[in-house]
Amino acid sequence: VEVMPGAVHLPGWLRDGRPAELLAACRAWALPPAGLRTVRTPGGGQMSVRQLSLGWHWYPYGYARTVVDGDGTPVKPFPAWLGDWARQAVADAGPSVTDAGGPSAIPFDIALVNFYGTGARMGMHRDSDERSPAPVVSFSLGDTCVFRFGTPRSRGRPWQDVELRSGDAFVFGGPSRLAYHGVPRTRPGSGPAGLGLRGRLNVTVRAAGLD
Ligand code: MD5
Ligand code: FE
Repeated sequence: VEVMPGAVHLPGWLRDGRPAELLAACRAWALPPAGLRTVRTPGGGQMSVRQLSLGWHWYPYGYARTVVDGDGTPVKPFPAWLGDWARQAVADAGPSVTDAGGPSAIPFDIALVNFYGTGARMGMHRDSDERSPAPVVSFSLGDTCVFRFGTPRSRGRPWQDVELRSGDAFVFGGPSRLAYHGVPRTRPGSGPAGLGLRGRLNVTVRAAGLD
């Protein structure tokens, strides 16, 4: 489902054992060192979403190979299988999300894992710290959320609200890659009972475009 040009929602894209496999991996990555942490913004605020990075460490606002605002340890490696999943999702999203080269050429090397407990939200922002034009692929697990998708021009309206559910993939590329977006709310308790996750996890796979 193309929500905006270059923004393709793939409901239920994670099939069979993949949600449980991704959740188990997230639980292992969340352990210290370089595990799940609270992100502090330069203005003195803190994000309600807790986060961990693989491959490159994201901090507000840049990328590093060590956890510059946490325990100072090296970032955990980005797993090759997650890059394979992301390239498969890009291929399934169709031609609007990529330019020349096609999905197989995309050098995915970052995953950011966001954990949303009760009441956590993410304000409207753009993801502009990457130096690569590659699309971003998002995978959702656990509670349903309201994902708000705006324009590249402004943080405000117009926007579209889309519900993201456990097992969904979303690909942001082309003209949507630098659009403002956020998560105004999750729906606590809405996730599949069988998964065994309280809260919401979102894994975004990206290409840094850095050496
Ligand atoms: C989430 N994560 O569900 C949200 C939405 C983030 C973030 O926004 O930066 O970790 S996943 C959707 C997303 C991610 C990156 C880029 C774009 C959308 N986009 O270009 O619209 O935790
Ligand atoms: Fe984002």
